[in-house]
Amino acid sequence: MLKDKSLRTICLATGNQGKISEFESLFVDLPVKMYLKPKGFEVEETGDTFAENARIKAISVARETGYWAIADDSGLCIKALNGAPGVFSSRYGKSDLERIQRVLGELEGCDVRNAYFSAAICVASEDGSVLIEVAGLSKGLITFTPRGERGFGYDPIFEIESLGLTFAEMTKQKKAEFSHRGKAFKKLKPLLKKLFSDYPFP
Ligand code: ITT
Repeated sequence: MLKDKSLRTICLATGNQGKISEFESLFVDLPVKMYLKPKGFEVEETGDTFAENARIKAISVARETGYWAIADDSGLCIKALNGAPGVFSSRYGKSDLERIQRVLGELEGCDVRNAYFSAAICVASEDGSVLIEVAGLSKGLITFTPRGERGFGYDPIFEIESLGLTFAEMTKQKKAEFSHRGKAFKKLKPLLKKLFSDYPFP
């Protein structure tokens, strides 16, 4: 009985501070003790898809730490750039600012601003088995100039058309309602709860 109620230790396999803060809200009402992947342990993202890369990161970190691990691989896919930067979103420049400037530069003079964010999330166990995989997608438009101070990454240039707001202009709660990661979290939560009851002894 006691063990059923005890906290699960899950390692969050990311070094991205923006993702960490969004995962903190996911775990707030789950019996999870989250800790971060060891500093300096980098995993090479060799996959061609978000799902593959999420799996690679979750499995490597779970094996390395001996705990269940949860990984997110995500990115921005822009129609006029044939889906770029896609899985290369974090490698599109050296900083968020540089990546944003590159995207805006590549779209200069282009009126087709359609884009979507995609997030793949994977939970793996310490023996390298995949326990859960979910994904979420959010459609929007790339703005002509950055707007807003909140969020992270490409948030200042990604607008949800129906709201007329970029992710960086939204509260955390509003972004979670509309974002790729927020939608993946909605699917993930009941699956994590079920996993905890299927594996009562962490
Ligand atoms: P980890 O691999 O350690 O998790 P990362 O930043 O390298 O961190 P990814 O490989 O998944 O993560 O790259 C995702 C890129 O897409 C990165 O540049 C993010 O800033 C950006 N991105 C992902 N989700 C985003 C969001 O909700 N808002 C803005 N940008 C986002």
